[in-house]
Amino acid sequence: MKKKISRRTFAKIAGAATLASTTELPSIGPTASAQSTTPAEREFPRGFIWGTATASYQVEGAVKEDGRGPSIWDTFSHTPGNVVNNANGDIANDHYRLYKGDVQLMKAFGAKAYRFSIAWPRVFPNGDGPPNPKGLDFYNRLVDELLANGIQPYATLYHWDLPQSLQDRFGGWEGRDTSKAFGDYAGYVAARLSDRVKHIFTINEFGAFIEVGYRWGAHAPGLKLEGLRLNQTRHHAVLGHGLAVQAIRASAKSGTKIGLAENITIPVPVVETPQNVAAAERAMREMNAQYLTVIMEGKYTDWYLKSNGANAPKFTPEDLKIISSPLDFVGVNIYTNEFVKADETSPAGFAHVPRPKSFPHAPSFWLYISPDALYWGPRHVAKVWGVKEIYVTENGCSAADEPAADGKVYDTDRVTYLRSYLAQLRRATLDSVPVKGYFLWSLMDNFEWADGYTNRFGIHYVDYATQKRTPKLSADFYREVIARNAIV
Ligand code: GBH
Repeated sequence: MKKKISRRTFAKIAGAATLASTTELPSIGPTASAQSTTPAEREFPRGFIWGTATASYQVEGAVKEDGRGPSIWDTFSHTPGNVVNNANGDIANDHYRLYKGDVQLMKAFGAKAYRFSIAWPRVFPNGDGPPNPKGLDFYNRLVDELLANGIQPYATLYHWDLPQSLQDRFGGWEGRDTSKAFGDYAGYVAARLSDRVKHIFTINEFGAFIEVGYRWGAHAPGLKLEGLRLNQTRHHAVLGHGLAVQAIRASAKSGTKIGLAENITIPVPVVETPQNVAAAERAMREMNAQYLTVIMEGKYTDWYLKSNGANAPKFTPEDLKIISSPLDFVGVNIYTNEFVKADETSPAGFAHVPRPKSFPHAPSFWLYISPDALYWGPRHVAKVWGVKEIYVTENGCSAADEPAADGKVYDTDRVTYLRSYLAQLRRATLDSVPVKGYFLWSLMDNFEWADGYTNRFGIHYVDYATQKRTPKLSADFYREVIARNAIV
């Protein structure tokens, strides 16, 4: 699939580097967008979708408004000791009331698309049972506002705010009934929004809400499951996804595209030898076996089943068919990587390369700086499973943002991060990896789960006392990227 750069293009790149010091540089600055001085190698494919993302519980607030039922995140964050400073999402960014202004923020930097999530307990306060039309109305208003401003809505159905009632009655995703309820909810929403929402994501990050919420206990519902119970919970999550895909297909307007947004583990060949690249491709399947692999292949890998022995999940062939219902696109949330190398002695054919203590990371301890993940993530998805439409549904970083004397946040660390990651994404599109769009996480600082409000990911600074949003330097950077459809 690798496309060679033509001699001419190569000469242009090489030439540009040597000429740069002696001849005029392409002009940059506020007028640059009007000019076509960007070298082709830095440009993204025509029609590339530049967007931004948030999630319901992280920004909406208004947790008791218009009949919303409680979610597991309300319960979890209100239990002392779970979230830094015992913060919660009761108010968050008050986006439920301030959404019109937030749409204007997006418009100001030229966003073509907005990825938001729908709070299941607004639509079904108990998870199943009678719907609450007033809850869905918020999303109707949001979608209309986006479209009126030329921004395409991309909706996620589950970004972790599970109705508390499902946790109480079925053990949340431990229970198969939750998967069924999710399918019903998905069909209900799709029937009502798909006249305007053309891209629907079922679930955001199996690999986070199950592993962190049901295994490590650091996210809602704060459980520490292991063995068969854990594997069965994982199975119910992918099953819920499959049931949702089928329900959306059955109820949505034709032309609705369905996908998911997974934080795949991304094995990066530590040195790009053919052996290490092949090992990374094997690792891609194994490291994502319980989620994206079973969704794409309709079976768990032999290695996953074997290594779990008697604790392997229980399932029927029908389950696997549902789980692997065909998708229109795959979304990947990309922050960091895992280094691997070939290892013929290991049964899986690859080995981890441990990270040195000095490896740089963002203020979020887990966010190791890994621009190469934005190349290898999409490339593996295209190469290993032949996916034809890929979105980077999240990418961004936390930073210790502080307004300067003039009120501006000069987040040069975030700009450096974005620029280096985007260069790797450009490498992917140059290699014909079919990446159609990129959603920067996040539009604005927001409730960062167990980190509360301490880790800021936004390209707009939020003063939580006043709810004032201020564009950071990174918003100016992103505006220029979008205007030129190129790395700047
Ligand atoms: C995304 O997750 C989320 O989709 C988004 O909501 C979030 O705001 C954003 O990233 C930034 O964090 O508690 O030690 O187990 C990214 C993947 C998976 C990274 C869970 C943090 C928790 C580490 N995340 N992980 S730990």
